[in-house]
Amino acid sequence: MTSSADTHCPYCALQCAMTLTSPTGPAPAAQPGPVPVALSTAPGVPLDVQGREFPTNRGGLCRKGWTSASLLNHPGRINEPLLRGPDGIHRPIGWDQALDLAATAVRDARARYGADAVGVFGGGGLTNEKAYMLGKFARLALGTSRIDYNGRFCMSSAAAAGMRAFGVDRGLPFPVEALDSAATILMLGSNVAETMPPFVQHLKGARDAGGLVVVDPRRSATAAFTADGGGLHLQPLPGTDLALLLGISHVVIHENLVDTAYIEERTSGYGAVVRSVNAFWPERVQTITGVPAELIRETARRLAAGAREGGSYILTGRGVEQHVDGTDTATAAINLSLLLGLPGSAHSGYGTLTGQGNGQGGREHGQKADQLPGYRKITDPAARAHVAGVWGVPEELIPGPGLPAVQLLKSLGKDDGVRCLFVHASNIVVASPDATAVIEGLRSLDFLVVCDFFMSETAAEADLILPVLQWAEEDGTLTNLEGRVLRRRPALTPPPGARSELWIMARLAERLGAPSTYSEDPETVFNELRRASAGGLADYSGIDYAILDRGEAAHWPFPAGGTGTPRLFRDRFAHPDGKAVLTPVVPGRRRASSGALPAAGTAAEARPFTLITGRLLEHYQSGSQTRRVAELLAARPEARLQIHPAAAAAMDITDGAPVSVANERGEVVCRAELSTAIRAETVFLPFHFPELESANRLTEASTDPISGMPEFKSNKVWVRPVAVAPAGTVLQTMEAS
Ligand SMILES: Nc1nc2c(c(=O)[nH]1)N[C@H]1C(S)=C(S)[C@@H](COP(=O)(O)OP(=O)(O)OC[C@H]3O[C@@H](n4cnc5c(=O)[nH]c(N)nc54)[C@H](O)[C@@H]3O)O[C@H]1N2
Ligand SMILES: Nc1nc2c(c(=O)[nH]1)N[C@H]1C(S)=C(S)[C@@H](COP(=O)(O)OP(=O)(O)OC[C@H]3O[C@@H](n4cnc5c(=O)[nH]c(N)nc54)[C@H](O)[C@@H]3O)O[C@H]1N2
Ligand code: SF4
Ligand SMILES: [Mo]
Repeated sequence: MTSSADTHCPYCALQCAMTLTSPTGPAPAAQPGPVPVALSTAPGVPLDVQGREFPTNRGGLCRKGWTSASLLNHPGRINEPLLRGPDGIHRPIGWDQALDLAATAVRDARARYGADAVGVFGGGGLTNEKAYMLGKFARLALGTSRIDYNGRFCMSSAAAAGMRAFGVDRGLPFPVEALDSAATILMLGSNVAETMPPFVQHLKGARDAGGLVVVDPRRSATAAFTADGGGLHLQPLPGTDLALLLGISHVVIHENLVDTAYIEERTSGYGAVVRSVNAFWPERVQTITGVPAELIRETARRLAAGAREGGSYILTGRGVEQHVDGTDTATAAINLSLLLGLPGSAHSGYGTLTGQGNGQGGREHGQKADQLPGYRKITDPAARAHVAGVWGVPEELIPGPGLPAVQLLKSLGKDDGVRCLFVHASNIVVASPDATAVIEGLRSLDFLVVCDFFMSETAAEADLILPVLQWAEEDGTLTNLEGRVLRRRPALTPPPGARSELWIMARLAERLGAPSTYSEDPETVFNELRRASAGGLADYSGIDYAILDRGEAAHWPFPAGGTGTPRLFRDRFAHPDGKAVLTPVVPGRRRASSGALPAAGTAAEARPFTLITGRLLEHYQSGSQTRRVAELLAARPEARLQIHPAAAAAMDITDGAPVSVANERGEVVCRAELSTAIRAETVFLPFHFPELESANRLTEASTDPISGMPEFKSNKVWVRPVAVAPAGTVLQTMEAS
């Protein structure tokens, strides 16, 4: 007999609905825990996964989703706390001892260097309950301001631009099905065909109507998808989207395509934006971006036509946001959408595609350095008073703003920096910019605690590893890319040695004599989060587990006694005057060159390129999970440098040959993959692999001044052929096996 449980995928923000079925029958009757689990599984026998009907995926799943359950009973799972000995080897210890050690490390760091010597690095994969509790735990139990999270690497530029323009930041301010009937969709720097494959069905209508326009320096799978319907692929130089958007805006303004009534009624700042756009006529923008002026004009006209009839949407992804001018670039995309009257219209809109499973909710409830629950500002006295009231503590006990992720990581081990760090749900050794410096920082800490279920590259650096639960073993809510809150119920009994992060925080808070309460029950925590968020921008106070269990759509804001808000901005924007703000932005922040130099002795053969980093269909993020799925690893066992055949031929690089990619920060050695899909002066590396194949050895840690986003998408590198890969690389390991 089989039994099954409905849930959602552990990975990305699409939060595809799925059903897990146990091949070994239902779980034994007497299961511990507040919610009865339905399934059981045996070592080596994964649960069966089926797609389930839900607006985002309509029954579809991608390859990562299909194989996700194989990690639940993976042999590499960490099942007991591990302490690193003086010999560097991790050995099991009991939970009491592990928690005592962590509490002692916190007290020591605090006594020696002050409360801000303890830091927390969170993740956008954490449930709302865990993200909320992590923010509270950091501020009250650890007493530190030093908390930030990997969403700073992900959504922060689009979030900052959304706040600036609309006064609120919700990835898609409309339900995803709204895209189905759109006439025109402009997608900038997003490769959904690989990063959210079931999402592509929502683009099909526009594609078939010839209205899909994709902007990407690579002919990505998504760019290729435009071809059949007569859509457009604009292929700019990396990092020139801001100029491109000004060029499109220029056409909108000079061809009288502006929605003047909308501008008048619903926006402020129009005049300044018109002046800032004036110098970006299409022919000039062509010379900056490499995109033909005619395509710039055509894009503007298609957007305007769609705005008049059928609907037009502008969507951005990491390709335009992960730059040192990412906030301004996202702002230029919003400005364009406002000129056309898209945000808040019934058939049109602007949005950004959130990335991680809880990328949206994870940035609303307090694991951001500058933030309190409900998307409140930590510097706002009223917000502080409200949250202090919910927590039952004096307001002075809540520290001020901390440091954004890159600055937090730069401070590791420094005299006035973080000396004891807790990491929850991020593999920073692989995912952070200038990763070599981050590894050095981690090694100079007094104490590193990593909560994970696998020995990630970051866990391998830890003094103490605390094994936690996987998605199908714990209860909690997530907020998907539409701002829709959903519940992921436990389906499986966790391994006996692992603990929930809520439990870990509660036990540590106890040991530290922390004020306030730290429940380990997700529903209790959610109910507290509701109160803390009440009246804030991201108001969850009307949502409860019962509503979510009935499958009701619950898009925030959802105030107590009210209803959800699938479509924002219908009547007003969130600024006090109800208007959207147009902010003039122009290129200029980007330095002409990063000053990168080839490694000593290689100058003669090395050639300069602009490096893009990003994603492959088969791997998720740092790869800590998907590199452990045999099927996915077999499909993509290693990083490959995508390079144009003409550029490769000039250096005698053949397909599959080993190459070195280097700059002043470090070197990657991997194989070349020749492809005409990429511009000739640009190369691409996925960031899913560690060590010598880690793209983040090359990325720079300079950041956008507004959002704190690092420059992941255009870095200067030098490429050269190498005879053989140096010893110890994944490359050779693969050959040997
Ligand atoms: N398979 C897979 N899916 C994922 C993830 C994953 O790791 N793997 N991660 C999830 C997460 S957290 C996120 S944030 C999303 C990210 O999803 P996407 O934003 O789709 O992912 P990326 O591959 O980082 O970047 C998208 C595209 O931007 C292009 N690009 C690079 N530089 C530029 C530029 O200067 N201008 C323009 N216009 N385009 C540029 C790249 O060529 C790439 O094709 O994916 C989510 N889904
Ligand atoms: N060069 C380059 N670098 C990038 C990017 C890029 O495009 N280019 N993209 C950036 C983006 S958008 C993102 S979102 C980041 C993501 O990069 P990371 O922050 O490294 O994200 P993951 O690989 O998902 O890491 C999650 C880790 O936490 C564990 N984990 C999963 N769920 C949980 C949980 O609930 N609790 C705990 N404690 N652990 C859990 C997993 O096993 C894994 O080891 O990378 C960024 N880095
Ligand atoms: S698209 Fe995202 S949520 Fe859907 S199955 Fe793939 S990884 Fe999971
Ligand atoms: Mo992300």
